[in-house]
Amino acid sequence: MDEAGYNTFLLRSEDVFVDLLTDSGTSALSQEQRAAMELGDEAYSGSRSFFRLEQAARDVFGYPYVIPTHQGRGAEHLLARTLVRPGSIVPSNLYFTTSREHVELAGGRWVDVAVTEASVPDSTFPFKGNIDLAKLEEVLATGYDVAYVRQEACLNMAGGQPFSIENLTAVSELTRGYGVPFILDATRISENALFVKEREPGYAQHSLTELIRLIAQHADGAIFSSKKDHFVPIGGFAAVGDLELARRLREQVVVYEGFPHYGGMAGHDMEALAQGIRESTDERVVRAYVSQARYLGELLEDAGVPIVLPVGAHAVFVDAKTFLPHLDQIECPAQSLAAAFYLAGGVRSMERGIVSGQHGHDPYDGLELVRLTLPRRVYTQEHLTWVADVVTHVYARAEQVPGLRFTYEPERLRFFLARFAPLAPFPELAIEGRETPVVAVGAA
Ligand code: P70
Repeated sequence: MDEAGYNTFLLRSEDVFVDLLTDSGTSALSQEQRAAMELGDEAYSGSRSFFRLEQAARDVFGYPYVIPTHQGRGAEHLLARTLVRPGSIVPSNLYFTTSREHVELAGGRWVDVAVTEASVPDSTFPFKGNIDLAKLEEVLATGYDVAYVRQEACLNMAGGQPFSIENLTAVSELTRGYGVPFILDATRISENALFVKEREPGYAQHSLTELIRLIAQHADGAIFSSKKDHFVPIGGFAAVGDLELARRLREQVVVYEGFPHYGGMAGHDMEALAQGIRESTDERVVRAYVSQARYLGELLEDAGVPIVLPVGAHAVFVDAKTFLPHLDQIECPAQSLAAAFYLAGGVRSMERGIVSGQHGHDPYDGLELVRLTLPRRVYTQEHLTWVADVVTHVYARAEQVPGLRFTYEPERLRFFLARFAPLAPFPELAIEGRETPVVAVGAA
């Protein structure tokens, strides 16, 4: 931790035992994806693999125009350059780090219009991904130049929480009524669709395929980081319904990503992605994934650990403010707690609090969370019990966990590369007298 500046992003993966940093690019590829990769067509333009990707995206989401990018932020970049005018605003449910960064770099301003429950960790409101319609209407009616309205599926910064189709429909009607484009961050749309099926009256009988398409069709377009729901190590895309918008995005993709028939991906990446998009509609796969987070959440809840409720799509989020009440937010409690989990049992997690907040936005009184994020199709129940043991072990020694101060603070997206020093020495946290569970290791 000392070498890594108390930042879990800066650890080497070989020094990590259970890697719950992110669900991004860390999923297991299926045998069908690997087989498809052998057919990658690496032509610069007109690649067969692109047309297979385009067809899969059209079939599943229903948008006719598909613009591939190397990953999600590539699509965010194109979208911001295309739709954001200097001084314009983008209303959204909370924010996502890279999404907001691209809007601001294009001269726009981000405005949070999430429901208030989104920022209350122990509120069990089932749709914390909803947008507050009154807040949105106020913004739209005030006469601001609104670039687009953005709604994120399984709202990451709130704990992976879904929106309801009822809310989505209302947001869509309101936004379009003002002639403003409505764009989804559909990165975790499959899990959002599953939550709708489980929680929203009237949708229990719909198939996941129907629900995914229904959600997508409420918006004018969507961006995707395919490194999550689509099980690929790298890839993403923008997909839209309007030809004119597609043309403008393509004019940007050739500058920043590559020809519109690969957009920064290799042909074999596009093959894996096309297959992954189809697998992302398989309810069995999505349900197995979501129930892993639920299982870990139950273990932690039973141990009395404060977590965000209800447990969201891709992770269990630990509430660091409640876990470490002796620390002020300026002492970076979530960053420090992530370090403590690593020290206790080699579990790597991610800070989602003041450090992720934003340079220049301190002091900050938003959520202060540690995200235990599950890669898809990777870990076993035994790994999850280990994680719960580690978290519980630290919880019993919580008052000894010190705060942190920055020793290096990058200006943009500081959480990725920042370095810290503890304000007091960390206690000895490593769990003793217990063998760590065995994992398969490919010896090098
Ligand atoms: C994570 C990853 C990526 C992401 C996302 C949503 C809702 C867009 C993107 C960008 C990776 C990450 C990114 C920034 C900070 C920490 C971690 N989320 N929209 O772990 O997509 O990474 O493909 O460019 O969640 O949550 P990409």
